[in-house]
Amino acid sequence: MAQPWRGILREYAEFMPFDSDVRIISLGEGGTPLIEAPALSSKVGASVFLKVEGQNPSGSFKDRGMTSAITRVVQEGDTTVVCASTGNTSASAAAYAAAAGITCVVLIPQGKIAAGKMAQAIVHGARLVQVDGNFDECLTMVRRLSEDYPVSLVNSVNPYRIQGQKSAAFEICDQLGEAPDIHVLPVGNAGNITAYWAGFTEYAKAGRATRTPAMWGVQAEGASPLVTGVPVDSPETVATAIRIGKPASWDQAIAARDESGGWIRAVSDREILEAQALIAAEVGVFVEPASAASVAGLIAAAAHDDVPAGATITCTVTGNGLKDTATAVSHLNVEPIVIPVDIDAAVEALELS
Ligand code: AN7
Repeated sequence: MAQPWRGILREYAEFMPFDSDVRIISLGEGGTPLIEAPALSSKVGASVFLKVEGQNPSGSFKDRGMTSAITRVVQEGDTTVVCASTGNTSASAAAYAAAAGITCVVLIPQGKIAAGKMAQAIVHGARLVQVDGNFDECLTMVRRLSEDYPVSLVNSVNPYRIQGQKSAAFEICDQLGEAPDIHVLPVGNAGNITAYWAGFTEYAKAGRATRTPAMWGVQAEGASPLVTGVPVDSPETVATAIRIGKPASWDQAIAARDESGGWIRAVSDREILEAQALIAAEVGVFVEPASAASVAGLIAAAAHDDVPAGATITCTVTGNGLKDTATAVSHLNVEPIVIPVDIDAAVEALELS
């Protein structure tokens, strides 16, 4: 029998910052599918693949960084971690803290995280407070807390997060047998675009790929500081995961864009929701709104003739649609049909005759 997937720190041990005797905190993260998306390929005139990160243990790509960050915290002998979050970081931190047997403290913007993500932090036993402010303000607060109190910061400004998250780029190269021409992903606090670019360049340097892709980043229009070049004081978007106005890894995101020959563009909330519906109905993958931003950006690029014909394009869809079902169905106008226990009524309601 083939050996089961052992999590990214063990699978990519030679690229990771831990010796073999370190106690690894893992929930089996990584090893996610890279699936062909024919519906998208024909729409944009390229060969499009989705890296389905919603299949990670807590339902988002954050788990790749969290196995690494929490492993480091435990190695250092620390017992409390802290993070600010738009929802997925806190879900992941809470899960990995539970696995490690340590305490997780979470600051989230009040009323602005999806119900599923909130539930995750709660069930995993995090100490959770809602702040009457946005993500950027929460991040400023947890940075202060980690400076003044014995709590370790596990947001993506923690370099161990980036080390773990770069594994997604390794997997894409391994799954394709080569780096793609273009990689597309949503950008919020900009840790992930930083990590992917580090991963693609490191893998090419190690001879595991012969090239690096152009990095295409996508933000939501109401939270697009990397597109406009100006921080946003009151970011707004239906994609709450990327409702971020002052990305912590701003400079690294711009470097990834420029060194790779890529771009960062903005898409509207409507484009995001349309892309989410399309991915669900025509590809068969349910992703959350922020994740659909990557596909929305690709579709917008195609509409502007910016997609090279026949290119191999990988798109990260970062989180699972089940985390935020309310947003997904809110605009679809699906009226529930109720019928009596009666076959003829079912046949008629379902238009089977
Ligand atoms: C689904 O959880 O920032 O550009 O606090 O949850 O690395 O921030 C989440 C970000 C994309 C953006 N897609 O990634 C948090 C948080 C999803 C996300 C992003 C996030 P970064």
